[in-house]
Amino acid sequence: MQLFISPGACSLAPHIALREAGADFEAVKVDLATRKTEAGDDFLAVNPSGKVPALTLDNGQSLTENPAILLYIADQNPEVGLAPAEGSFERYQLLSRLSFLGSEFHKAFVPLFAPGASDEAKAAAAVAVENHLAALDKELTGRDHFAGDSFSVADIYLFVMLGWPGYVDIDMSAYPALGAYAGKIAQRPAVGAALKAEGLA
Ligand SMILES: N[C@@H](CCC(=O)N[C@@H](CS)C(=O)NCC(=O)O)C(=O)O
Repeated sequence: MQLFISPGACSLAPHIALREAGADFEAVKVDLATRKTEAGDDFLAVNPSGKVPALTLDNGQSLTENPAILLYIADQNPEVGLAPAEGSFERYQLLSRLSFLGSEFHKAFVPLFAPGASDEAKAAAAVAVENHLAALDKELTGRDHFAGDSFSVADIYLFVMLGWPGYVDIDMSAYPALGAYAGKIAQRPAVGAALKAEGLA
């Protein structure tokens, strides 16, 4: 199994999940500017959109999109407990959180990382991100988990995105509950191992 990643990008979420699950996999770095892997292979042949993450199974099948990849990893390793059982209400709560992270929170950051975005677009994006951070800080006050009562792939995905404000000069000190939440997740051995493997530790 191969996971295609770019250091610090949203692909860090499935990278952490695979390590939490103790899965046997190879992390393949992709240069997002050239769409080439470290070995010089064409990443567009794996994911025509050129975006990471992509997960390729040993049988040649591929999956893209974080929520799908994260749930696949969780479901392949049910004993690890990274997602509630299919059919349970808690499962839909998890899906709700993953959808929010992928379609709302992640997308709010996009202009901040886009080289061609105008100053106005970046300023508007910073406000949108800060609004999300304020709401998340309130939601996670006194709570350790983003979906349900146990650590899940939603926590992994949110943890990864909570690292991004630091890259774009958004001050996280205004969000103490998020700081405490992310600090606890950062102590997990699988998280440390993934950060180290991506050169981020
Ligand atoms: N909806 C996709 C978004 C993936 C995505 O935007 N990946 C970024 C890194 S966080 C990327 O590869 N960007 C390169 C590009 O857009 O060219 C998912 O959830 O997997």
